[in-house]
Amino acid sequence: MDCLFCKMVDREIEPDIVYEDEQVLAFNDIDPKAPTHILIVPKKHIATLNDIEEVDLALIGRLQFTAAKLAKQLGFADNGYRVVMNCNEDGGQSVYHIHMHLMGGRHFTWPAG
Ligand code: IU
Repeated sequence: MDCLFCKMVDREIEPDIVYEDEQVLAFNDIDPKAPTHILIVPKKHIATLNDIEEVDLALIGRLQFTAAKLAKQLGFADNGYRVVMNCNEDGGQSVYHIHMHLMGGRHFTWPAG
Protein backbone atom coordinates (compact mmCIF):
# COMPACT_ATOMS: atom_id res chain seq x y z
CA MET A 1 0.00 0.00 0.00
CA ASP A 2 1.37 3.38 -0.96
CA CYS A 3 0.70 5.19 2.30
CA LEU A 4 3.14 7.74 3.73
CA PHE A 5 2.26 7.09 7.37
CA CYS A 6 2.37 3.29 6.92
CA LYS A 7 5.89 3.78 5.54
CA MET A 8 6.75 5.75 8.68
CA VAL A 9 5.27 3.03 10.90
CA ASP A 10 7.39 0.48 8.97
CA ARG A 11 10.45 2.79 9.06
CA GLU A 12 10.79 2.86 5.27
CA ILE A 13 10.70 6.59 5.99
CA GLU A 14 12.15 7.81 9.32
CA PRO A 15 9.95 10.38 11.04
CA ASP A 16 11.11 12.52 13.95
CA ILE A 17 9.49 10.29 16.59
CA VAL A 18 8.39 11.66 19.95
CA TYR A 19 6.38 8.66 21.20
CA GLU A 20 5.72 5.06 20.22
CA ASP A 21 3.87 2.09 21.65
CA GLU A 22 2.49 -1.10 20.14
CA GLN A 23 -0.50 0.68 18.60
CA VAL A 24 0.47 4.32 18.12
CA LEU A 25 3.28 6.38 16.59
CA ALA A 26 3.71 10.11 17.26
CA PHE A 27 6.16 12.34 15.42
CA ASN A 28 6.84 16.00 14.73
CA ASP A 29 4.96 17.44 11.76
CA ILE A 30 7.32 18.33 8.92
CA ASP A 31 5.55 21.69 8.44
CA PRO A 32 4.63 22.86 11.96
CA LYS A 33 1.71 25.25 12.46
CA ALA A 34 2.57 25.89 16.13
CA PRO A 35 5.69 25.80 18.34
CA THR A 36 4.78 22.17 19.01
CA HIS A 37 2.96 20.31 16.24
CA ILE A 38 2.87 16.54 16.60
CA LEU A 39 0.97 13.99 14.54
CA ILE A 40 -0.41 11.01 16.45
CA VAL A 41 -1.06 8.09 14.14
CA PRO A 42 -2.53 4.63 14.68
CA LYS A 43 -0.20 1.92 13.38
CA LYS A 44 -3.25 0.29 11.83
CA HIS A 45 -4.08 1.79 8.45
CA ILE A 46 -7.45 3.56 8.58
CA ALA A 47 -7.88 5.93 5.63
CA THR A 48 -10.38 8.47 6.99
CA LEU A 49 -12.51 9.11 10.06
CA ASN A 50 -15.39 7.62 8.07
CA ASP A 51 -13.59 4.26 8.02
CA ILE A 52 -13.38 3.80 11.79
CA GLU A 53 -15.15 0.62 12.89
CA GLU A 54 -16.44 -0.47 16.26
CA VAL A 55 -13.35 -2.62 16.78
CA ASP A 56 -11.23 0.58 16.55
CA LEU A 57 -12.90 2.54 19.33
CA ALA A 58 -10.24 1.86 21.96
CA LEU A 59 -7.55 2.75 19.43
CA ILE A 60 -9.17 6.11 18.73
CA GLY A 61 -9.33 6.76 22.46
CA ARG A 62 -5.64 5.94 22.65
CA LEU A 63 -4.89 8.72 20.15
CA GLN A 64 -6.55 11.29 22.42
CA PHE A 65 -5.01 9.76 25.54
CA THR A 66 -1.58 10.03 23.89
CA ALA A 67 -2.22 13.66 22.94
CA ALA A 68 -3.05 14.60 26.54
CA LYS A 69 -0.07 12.65 27.86
CA LEU A 70 2.30 14.43 25.47
CA ALA A 71 0.76 17.84 26.27
CA LYS A 72 1.42 17.22 29.97
CA GLN A 73 4.97 16.01 29.33
CA LEU A 74 5.72 18.98 27.10
CA GLY A 75 4.34 21.44 29.63
CA PHE A 76 1.43 23.09 27.82
CA ALA A 77 -1.47 20.99 29.12
CA ASP A 78 -2.59 23.57 31.66
CA ASN A 79 -2.27 26.56 29.32
CA GLY A 80 -4.17 24.62 26.69
CA TYR A 81 -3.70 23.17 23.26
CA ARG A 82 -5.56 22.13 20.16
CA VAL A 83 -6.23 18.69 18.70
CA VAL A 84 -7.55 18.41 15.16
CA MET A 85 -8.50 15.52 12.90
CA ASN A 86 -9.25 16.50 9.32
CA CYS A 87 -11.57 14.39 7.18
CA ASN A 88 -11.61 14.33 3.38
CA GLU A 89 -11.24 17.27 1.05
CA ASP A 90 -13.46 19.87 2.70
CA GLY A 91 -11.95 18.99 6.07
CA GLY A 92 -8.44 19.64 4.77
CA GLN A 93 -7.15 16.06 4.87
CA SER A 94 -4.05 15.58 2.73
CA VAL A 95 -2.69 12.25 4.02
CA TYR A 96 -5.22 9.42 3.87
CA HIS A 97 -4.21 7.57 7.04
CA ILE A 98 -6.01 9.05 10.03
CA HIS A 99 -3.94 11.21 12.36
CA MET A 100 -4.53 13.56 15.23
CA HIS A 101 -2.75 16.91 15.11
CA LEU A 102 -1.56 18.00 18.56
CA MET A 103 -0.63 21.69 18.54
CA GLY A 104 0.58 23.67 21.51
CA GLY A 105 2.76 26.53 22.62
CA ARG A 106 0.65 29.40 21.34
CA HIS A 107 -2.91 30.74 21.56
CA PHE A 108 -5.37 29.41 19.00
CA THR A 109 -8.34 31.33 17.67
CA TRP A 110 -11.81 29.96 16.98
CA PRO A 111 -13.45 29.19 14.62
CA ALA A 112 -10.71 27.38 12.72
CA GLY A 113 -10.26 28.63 9.17
P1 IU B 1 -3.73 16.63 7.05
O1 IU B 1 -4.72 16.77 8.21
O2 IU B 1 -3.95 15.34 6.28
O3 IU B 1 -3.69 17.80 6.13
O4 IU B 1 -2.32 16.56 7.73
C1 IU B 1 -1.21 15.99 7.11
C2 IU B 1 0.00 16.50 7.84
O5 IU B 1 1.10 15.69 7.48
C3 IU B 1 0.36 17.95 7.50
O6 IU B 1 0.36 18.74 8.67
C4 IU B 1 1.76 17.81 6.91
O7 IU B 1 2.61 18.88 7.25
C5 IU B 1 2.24 16.49 7.51
N1 IU B 1 3.29 15.82 6.78
C6 IU B 1 4.42 15.37 7.46
O8 IU B 1 4.55 15.53 8.66
N2 IU B 1 5.40 14.73 6.76
C7 IU B 1 5.33 14.56 5.41
O9 IU B 1 6.25 13.98 4.82
C8 IU B 1 4.14 15.04 4.75
C9 IU B 1 3.15 15.65 5.45
I1 IU B 1 3.95 14.82 2.68
